[in-house]
Amino acid sequence: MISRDHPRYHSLIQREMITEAWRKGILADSGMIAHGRGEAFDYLLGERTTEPAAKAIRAAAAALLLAKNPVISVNGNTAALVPGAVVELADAIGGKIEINLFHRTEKRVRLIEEVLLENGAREVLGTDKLLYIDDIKSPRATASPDGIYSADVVLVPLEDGDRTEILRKSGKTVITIDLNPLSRTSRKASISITDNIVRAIPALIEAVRELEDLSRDELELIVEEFDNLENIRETLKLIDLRRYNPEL
Ligand code: PTJ
Repeated sequence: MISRDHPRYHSLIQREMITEAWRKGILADSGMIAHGRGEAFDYLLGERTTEPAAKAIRAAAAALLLAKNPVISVNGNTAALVPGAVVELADAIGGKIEINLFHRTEKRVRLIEEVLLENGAREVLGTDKLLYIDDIKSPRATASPDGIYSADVVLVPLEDGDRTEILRKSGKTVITIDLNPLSRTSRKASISITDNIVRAIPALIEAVRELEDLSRDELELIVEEFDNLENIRETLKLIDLRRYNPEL
């Protein structure tokens, strides 16, 4: 039992969720390593949603609201940390949920589907009737015809650079959530949210609710004004400034 007063309470709870998901077989073995890398960047960022991340979240919410067929791609780490919030976000944007795994096994697909259904998902794509996206050289090539294959906007948390690049080349808007601002995924995405997924998805839900009454023109302006590489530069500057003032 972790005490709420522990200074690293939130971080320890996330570790518990991650190890529990690994024990159940939901998480890939390397999902633990990926989480550790994320933790290190979260520490450097002050473990809160920074100003540049909040800007990216607003742009991402606008892009999701503008989408005709928005899809949220779910992997083991996402299912371990925020299954309920993913379902809530999909409902808020009228979007679909699709399982897409780097270390794909049928057993993990079934377990992740179960978690999402238990958390209220009405439909989970990516389990069968799959197409394969050309040029992706990993099990991540899977794409459901009604989901990622035909999506115009895809949210791909904790992703790898290859798929991000290929999805973008095929004309899709790609939104990522990745704590590493230097990753290829972050640099190649249309909109990168440099924040912990446990904060970013609830913040996205809030931003969608805030923006949902805006006109298409207003939403388009928010997306157009967002500059991904400039946003990453702002994040890196913030990490650097925290050397002198960790309160920033
Ligand atoms: O479930 P699978 O089989 O699809 O595998 C998923 C992992 C995450 C193991 C796989 O996609 C992978 O190996 O990812 P990478 O290449 O290690 O990238 C993960 C990225 O996510 C890294 O840049 C981490 O910094 C970042 N990250 C880790 N935890 C979080 C995070 N970003 C946001 N929130 C987190 N909690």
